[in-house]
Amino acid sequence: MNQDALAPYYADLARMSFSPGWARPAPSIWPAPQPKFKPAVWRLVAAKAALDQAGDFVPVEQAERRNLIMVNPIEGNTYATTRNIVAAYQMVKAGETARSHRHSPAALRLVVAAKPGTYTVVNGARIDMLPGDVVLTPSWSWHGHVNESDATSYWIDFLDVPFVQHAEAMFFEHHPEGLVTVTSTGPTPMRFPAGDPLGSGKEAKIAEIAKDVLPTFGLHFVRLPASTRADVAKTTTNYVYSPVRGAVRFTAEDGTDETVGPGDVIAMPCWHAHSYQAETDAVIFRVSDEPLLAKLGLTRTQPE
Ligand code: GTQ
Ligand code: FE2
Repeated sequence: MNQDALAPYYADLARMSFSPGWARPAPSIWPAPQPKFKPAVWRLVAAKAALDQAGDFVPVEQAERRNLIMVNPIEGNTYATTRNIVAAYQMVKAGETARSHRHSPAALRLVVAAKPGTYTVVNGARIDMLPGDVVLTPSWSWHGHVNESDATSYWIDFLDVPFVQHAEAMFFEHHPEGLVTVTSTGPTPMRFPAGDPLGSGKEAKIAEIAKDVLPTFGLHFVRLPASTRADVAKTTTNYVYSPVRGAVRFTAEDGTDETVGPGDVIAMPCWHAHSYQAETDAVIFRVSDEPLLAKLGLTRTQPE
């Protein structure tokens, strides 16, 4: 039959919210990942300068969080850093508090600059934030931020918001009392100082922290002595890296060649084989969504 004669049939299908699987403009299943996200870099100096400006006209009470989201620069994307992860720079000025809330997305922070007196309150527990620390706020835990020091604090947030949005499992609420009061201080299982997991020694080493605490995130510290290199094959896992110490050169097959330092962030989305080489002795914090994909049976690496 000719197309014109079939037009009423196809119109009927559309009216009934059917799409004919044999006549779709683009396939919905394909042989191997066709990554949309691309490698991208964000620099601490740029973020700091922009946040400092915002500090003059964005009150933290109004903003809830004074943050700058690292939006992967691909067409149509307005939020995510990689498919399942969003990263953001956040600033809390001396004397400020960012009131408590909770949400179904899980979050963690890597502290870039903070003086003693900067802390986050997670379900009433005071968690000090010092440079290099990783601080966790699991799904649905109350959290607010406090800066009682005399200097501005900066850190990097990582959340699984893009995944939770996709899953349509988003919940959020403000704490009825503004900032949760501190009910406990001292060591907490939600704080991971950078140096600790790697121990002493100088050899290349990778150490996982907080295993199975956040169900979507894999968190690692990587120690890479000067001029050593790590190679990462094509994998369905999405990575976001931020050096804690040293300078690290990242290269990827798409032509990416970027040297990043402390507080900078580089996204290496899935199916982008890449390498990173330490230009000086380096410690790198690495965030991935590997545990999320593993739970779904979707981790794959090529070549096997
Ligand atoms: O600090 O609670 O960058 O809820 C985005 C959402 C930070 C936070 C972000 C958040 C937070
Ligand atoms: Fe939050």
